[in-house]
Amino acid sequence: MDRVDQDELPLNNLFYNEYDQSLGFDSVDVYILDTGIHNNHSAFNKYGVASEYYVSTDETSAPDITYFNGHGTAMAGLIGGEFGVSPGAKIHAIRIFDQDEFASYALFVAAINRVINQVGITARKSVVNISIGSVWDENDNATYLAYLKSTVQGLITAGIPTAVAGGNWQHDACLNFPAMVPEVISVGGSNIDDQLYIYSSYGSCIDVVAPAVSITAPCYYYGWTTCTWPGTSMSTAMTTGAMAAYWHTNPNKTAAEVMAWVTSGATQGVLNGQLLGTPNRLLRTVGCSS
Ligand SMILES: [Ca+2]
Ligand SMILES: [Ca+2]
Repeated sequence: MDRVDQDELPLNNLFYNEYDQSLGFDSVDVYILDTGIHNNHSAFNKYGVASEYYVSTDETSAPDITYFNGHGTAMAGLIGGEFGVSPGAKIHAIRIFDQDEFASYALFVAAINRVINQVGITARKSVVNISIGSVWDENDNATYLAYLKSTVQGLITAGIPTAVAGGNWQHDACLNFPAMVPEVISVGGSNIDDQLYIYSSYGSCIDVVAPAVSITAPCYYYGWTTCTWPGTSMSTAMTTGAMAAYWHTNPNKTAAEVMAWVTSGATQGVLNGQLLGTPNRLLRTVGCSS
């Protein structure tokens, strides 16, 4: 997070968030499609977690928030909580993994439809974080992929800015679902030297790049603590947090304007090294009130 509030290196060991606290704390809902959120983690002591929902109706496969070392809790901690990019954002956990740490496409679709339905009811400003994905094989069912893509596009149609992980597969992000969906913000990863994170997926399907190495966030590791995480999941969470903070501070902007700001407000041209067709844009969280 230290990197995304400043134009250039070196890091200054500070993260300055422009979340305007005079406007309150919870004007934007953030739905996190992941492993769930440990709401007793100290990162959420101050603001809590607003809601939690399992998409699986099978009681025996209730997802466990410790899956993937508490990945969803890490997302929530970077997005909001007390120390994230958008402190005090209203956090909603959508738990989509089954007891085998597996998220089926059916559960994924159900999660998205749940969010669209909820936002339809609440009519509140809402953003979505999807730091999960899969590599789509060209031999897989094209009709089903079209259905999945249209489901994700439904979030955008419903006015819900959405950030998704570019993926950590070191290949063209256009091979990854949902990063391949043009309408969403797909996020690649950078390292400490403003180069592409070595495992980051890359290319024209990436909209913006954000730090993906040595990211401090909550985790489950012999209990609930804080860990140093890698990966484009972390980059995505920072991007989602930036959208929430921007919308909170600029409440008259439309959903489309919020998403457009991610790329137009990014630091342009600062990435170096092999970008492999990735746009040269590094997430910038400041300027939220402009
Ligand atoms: Ca900084
Ligand atoms: Ca896009």
